[in-house]
Amino acid sequence: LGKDDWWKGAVVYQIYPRSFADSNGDGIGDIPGITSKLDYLADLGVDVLWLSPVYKSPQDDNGYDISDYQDIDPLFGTLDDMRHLINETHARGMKLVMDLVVNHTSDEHPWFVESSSSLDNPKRDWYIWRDAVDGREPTDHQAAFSGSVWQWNENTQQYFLHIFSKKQPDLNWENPEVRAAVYSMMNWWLEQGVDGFRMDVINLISKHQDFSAGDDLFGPWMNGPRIHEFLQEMNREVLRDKGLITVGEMPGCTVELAQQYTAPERHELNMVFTFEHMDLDTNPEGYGKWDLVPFTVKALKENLNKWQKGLEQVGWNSLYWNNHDQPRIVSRWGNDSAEHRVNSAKAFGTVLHLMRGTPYVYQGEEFGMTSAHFTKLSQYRDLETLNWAAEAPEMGISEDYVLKAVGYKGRDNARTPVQWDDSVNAGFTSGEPWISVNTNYPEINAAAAVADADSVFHHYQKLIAMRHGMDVVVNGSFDMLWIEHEQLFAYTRELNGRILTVVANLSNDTVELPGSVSGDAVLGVKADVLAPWQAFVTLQN
Ligand code: TEU
Ligand code: CA
Repeated sequence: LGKDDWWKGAVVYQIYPRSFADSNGDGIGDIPGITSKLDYLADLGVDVLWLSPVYKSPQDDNGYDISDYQDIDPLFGTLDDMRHLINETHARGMKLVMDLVVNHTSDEHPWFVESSSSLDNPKRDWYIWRDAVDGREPTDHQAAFSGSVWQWNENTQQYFLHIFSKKQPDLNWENPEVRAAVYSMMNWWLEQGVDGFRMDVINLISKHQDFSAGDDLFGPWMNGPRIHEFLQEMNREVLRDKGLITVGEMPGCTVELAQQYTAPERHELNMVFTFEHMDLDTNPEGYGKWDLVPFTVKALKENLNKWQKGLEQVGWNSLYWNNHDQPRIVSRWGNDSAEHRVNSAKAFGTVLHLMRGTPYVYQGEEFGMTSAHFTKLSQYRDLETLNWAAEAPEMGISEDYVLKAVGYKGRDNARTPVQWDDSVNAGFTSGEPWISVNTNYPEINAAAAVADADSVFHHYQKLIAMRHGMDVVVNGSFDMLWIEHEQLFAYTRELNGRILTVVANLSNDTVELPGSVSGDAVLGVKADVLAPWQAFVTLQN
C-alpha cells in the first residue's frame, strides 16, 4: 500500500465528541477529553480518528448545523486545543479526519444571515429560495426531521429549502461562489494538518432542479445531475495527490453509483457510506425509519454480498455497523443479554472486519457498549426523535409505539456517554451528563474490557492486527458461503492461494455447519457445530 491507497489497510475510529470524554466537568465531551484518550486508541490499534463536528454551532442538530467552519465551538474547546489534538494524534502515528458538513449550514451562519437579509443581498443565491405557490409551500416534500422542507422567511417573504431541520438551510451548490468558499475552507483545514474528510450527505449537494425524482425522503435531492462534476471539481481544487482519506456519506446510494463515486481513475472519493444494509429493518413501502419490519440475517448477507461483489474489481467499500445515527448493532441485530453480549459483539466484529473494505469502529463498539434502553421520552435529546414524537399523534401513532420505535432505532441509542470505568458517570464526566449514562456501565466499561483478555476489546485488537498483518484481508477476493443459510454469516477471502475462511453464527440457536471448512483456526475455535453467537476464522496457505 502506498501514498495513494494506504487507507485500504486502515481502520477508522469514529468519535462523537459530545459523548466521548468530558475534561472540564460541564457534562459535555470535549477536545481535551479526546486528547486524554489517545493512548487508549493507539493501544486498540486504529489508524485514523474521525471526529463528528466540533465547529461553532447553535447545537440544534448537535453540531451538524455549523455557524463558523473555521472556529471551534467553546463547548468543545479552542482552535489551539484542536491543533494540539492533531499534533498528539500524529505523534502516535494516527491520522485525523474532520466531518465536512457542506450540504447545509446553520441559519446562524453569517452567510445565511446575509442571504436572508434582503432579496438583492450578494449572498441571496447562496441558498435555495422560492416564492410561495398559491399562498403556501412550493412543494409537499417532507424534511428528514419532520415538517415541510420549506421554511417561510418573513423578512424577505420567500421560503428557503432545508432537507433537515429548519435551522439547517441547504446551500446552493449551483452557485460557483458557494463551491469556491467551501474549497477554500477545506484547504484551510488541510493547512491545519488534518488528513481527510468524512463528507456529510455529500450526494445531496447536486439536487434535481425541478425537485422531481421520486418520493423517497431524499429522492429529489440525491445524486443530482452535477454530482460527479462537483466531486471532481472538489478533488481538483482540494483533495488530489495529497495522500488523504475521503469517505462520502450517501443516503440512497446504489452499488452502481458507488462504482462511479469510488473508481480511482474518476478522482472523486475513496469510498462511500451506503445506507442500504442500515435500512433492512425499515418498511420500504412505509412512512420512514420508524416503520419497522423484522431483520433477517439472510437479507443482510444478500445486501453485503451485492456490495462486496459490486466493488470487488471497481472502487472500494467502507464497512460499518455503527455510527452516531444508528442504534448499536449488538442490541439492534445481536443479543445484548448478560449471557450472549460479548460473543454477539465479537461475532459482528469478526464478520465486518475481515470483509473487503475499510472498517469503521464507532466509539464504545470496541468493548461492546449497548443501546440505551431508555424507558421515557424525557430521556431523549435528539431532535429527529423529539420532532417525530411530537407529530406522531396527528399521524395516528400511539405513544407506546413511539417509545418502542425510538427505543429500538433512535439515534440517542448511540449517543449515551462512553463508559470508561465503573466510577460515577462511568468516568465520562465529573458533572451532570447532557444525556443519561447507560445503567449497565458498572459491568460494561473500557477499563474492565482492557483488563479482560477475553473481552470484545482484545478481540477488536486482534481483528485490527489481522488487517495490518495479512495481505489477504486487505486485497483478497470475497466469496459468500452458504448464502441461503438463515443463521450463518460465512465467507472466504483468497489471495495467491491463501484462503481465509470466516464463519459466524449470528443467531440464538446452535447450528451445524452445512459443510467442512479448510485450514487451521487463527481466531476462535474451529468447530462443526456452533453455539449461539460463536464465530471462528481459519487460514489455509
Ligand atoms: O445524517 C444523514 C442522514 O440521512 C441521517 O440523519 C438519517 O437520515 C437518519 O439518521 C435516519 O437514520 C447526517 C449526519 O450523520 C446526521 O447526524 C445529521 O443529523 C444529518 O446528516 C444532517 O446533517
Ligand atoms: Ca466538557
